[in-house]
Amino acid sequence: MLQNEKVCFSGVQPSGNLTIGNYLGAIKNFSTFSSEYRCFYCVVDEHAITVRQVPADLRRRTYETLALYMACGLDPEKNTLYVQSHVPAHAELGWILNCFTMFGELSRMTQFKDKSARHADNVNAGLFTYPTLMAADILLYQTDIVPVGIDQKQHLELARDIAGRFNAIHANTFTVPEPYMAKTGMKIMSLADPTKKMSKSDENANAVIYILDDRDTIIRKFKRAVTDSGSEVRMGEGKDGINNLITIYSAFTGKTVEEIEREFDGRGYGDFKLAVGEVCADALTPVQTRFAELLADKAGLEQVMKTGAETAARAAYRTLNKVKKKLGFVV
Ligand code: AQP
Repeated sequence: MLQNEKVCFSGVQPSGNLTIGNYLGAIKNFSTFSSEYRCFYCVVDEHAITVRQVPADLRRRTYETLALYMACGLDPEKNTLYVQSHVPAHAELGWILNCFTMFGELSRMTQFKDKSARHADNVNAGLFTYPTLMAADILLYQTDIVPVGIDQKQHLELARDIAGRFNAIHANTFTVPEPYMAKTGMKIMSLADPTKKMSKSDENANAVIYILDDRDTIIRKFKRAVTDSGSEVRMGEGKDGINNLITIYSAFTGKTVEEIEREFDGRGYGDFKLAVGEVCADALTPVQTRFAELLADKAGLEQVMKTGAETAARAAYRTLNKVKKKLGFVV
């Protein structure tokens, strides 16, 4: 690693088929950092098992998530692309950071509350300590910036607190990371219940646009998106459905809310929903084409994973060894 080189880290769980929430909130922005930062983009499979997974699906989605990273513009020559479980330093530092994280802090995490309500039969310790593993993911690489959706803001703040606490006890060890959140597309909501986040693990496939949905499916799902009983395409209080569609349209076209309101003045929700479906399908078509090519070359993906894990491990163990020495472990 070059001295003074800035580091960017982010990850996506292979816990379901990726959605336009994952795309607009996170992955689409990843490639913008490649020229200025040393970038590590990880497929966080260890996070995914905090919720029960079908092993064959998890394996398949790990390849798919890596292929999607690349299909969304991440060049493995310019970014370190790898799988979390291939670099055991993540789990090791995760354990250590558990000992620097308070029970009360983890209890306040809204994702833990949401997920434990959704998976009441499996409120496991991993679900509870998910944020300490996420802190380890980030802090291992002396990360300066973490591009994430706003739903991850609370976890990132905790990672900063953990880094600050460790640094205060053991002198400067970790870089304290900053979040990076895209202006548009920060939080994409469910099409069936626009008060809830669009999530890849949603059981209702009509609530979610998957990055790999075909054009007809995308347009059909947008046509059925829940909106209020009005007809004016305007952002407003109590118009969660339309607000969400405007956010999505803006994220795909780069147009401002005012421009969009002007464009659809007097045209009604039906026209607008169709237009949102079309811009979304247009944007995703090239990603899907490239994804299919990449996925067909499994050996190529495995080579990317292997090279990525070797590069990541070198950087990760540098930090982990420093941490172990500071703690008094015999290294
Ligand atoms: N709806 C969303 N809007 C904006 N950003 C989103 N992200 C996820 N959903 C939205 C961002 O995508 C990145 C990867 O997310 P993740 O895989 O780590 O897990 P998540 O945030 O828990 O995403 P899901 O889709 O809701 O997964 P499940 O259903 O498995 O829990 C993150 O940067 C996230 O902010």
